[in-house]
Amino acid sequence: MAQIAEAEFIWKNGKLIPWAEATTHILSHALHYGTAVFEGMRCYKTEAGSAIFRHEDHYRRLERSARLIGMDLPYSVDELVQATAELIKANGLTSCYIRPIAYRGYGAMGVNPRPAPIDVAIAVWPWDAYLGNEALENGIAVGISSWRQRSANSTPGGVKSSAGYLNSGLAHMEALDHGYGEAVLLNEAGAVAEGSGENIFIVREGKLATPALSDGILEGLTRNSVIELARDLGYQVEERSLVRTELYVADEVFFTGTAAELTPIRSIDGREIGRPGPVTKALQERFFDVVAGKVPAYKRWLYTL
Ligand code: PPE
Repeated sequence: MAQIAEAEFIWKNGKLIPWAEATTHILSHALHYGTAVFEGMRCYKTEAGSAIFRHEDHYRRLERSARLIGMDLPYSVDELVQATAELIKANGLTSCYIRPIAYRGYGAMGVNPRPAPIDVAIAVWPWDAYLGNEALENGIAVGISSWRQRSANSTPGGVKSSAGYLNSGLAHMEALDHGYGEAVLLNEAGAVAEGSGENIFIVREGKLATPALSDGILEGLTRNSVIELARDLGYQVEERSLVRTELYVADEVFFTGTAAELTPIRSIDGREIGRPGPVTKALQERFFDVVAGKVPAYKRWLYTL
């Protein structure tokens, strides 16, 4: 999906190191057993300088993900926040994607992760529209995946772990093979869960609805932001289980995510939803104004470098 646009430095275990030297041993535990948790953030250019959207909140989620897989992060949220700011500045970037990862490194093999050391790294690089500019503007065609979202009792969706993304990859490849741009996964109970890397919303008769956290989704920060922005604009938003057919008959459907931002969905399983509708467009415009620092009430979501 995206070739990496290399930057100069990567932060690893407390130090800035050259990009090409940010390697890890082939017997790193996480490579074999998926024992890693990560985050994805974006730093945007604003009038007041570069700013990271929901910076501390992302690191708090990393801390929660780590806790859920029994990993004690060796750095505090505050230390990681500072390290990220320093890294972006050292790389001379004004806007970028940010990928922190905490993983079980080299030193022990076998399924028990505990004897393996915990390494933490942060990488930043420029990353354009995740699903393409065309999708941001005109919407994307999606298909319901035959792969199901994992249940709360097996690599739960609420943990942003590398292990969980094997499932995302399977769903995404299948969607591409079927001629779609992205997949939508249902959970084991048949309720709508999320995209392979996005949360999902529907609009019907001016009202929004998005799957509840109990449906086994990632607690997306873009989802959380869009819920608040929508309510502030006077829309009603429900967090509840959605069935597949509600997607087909919705007036509007869209994805949210750090990488995908707010991407309209124009068809599902070949059933036309249509061009981005008024609610999607209003929220998309609001979202891009907020991340650009143009809405005073939401400057609290921006961490200016
Ligand atoms: N669900 C999944 C499965 C997911 O991966 C993401 C983010 C979201 C929901 C939205 O969460 P948030 O970014 O907090 O609004 N996916 C990240 C990784 C994408 C990738 O391909 O890598 C992202 O958007 O950064």
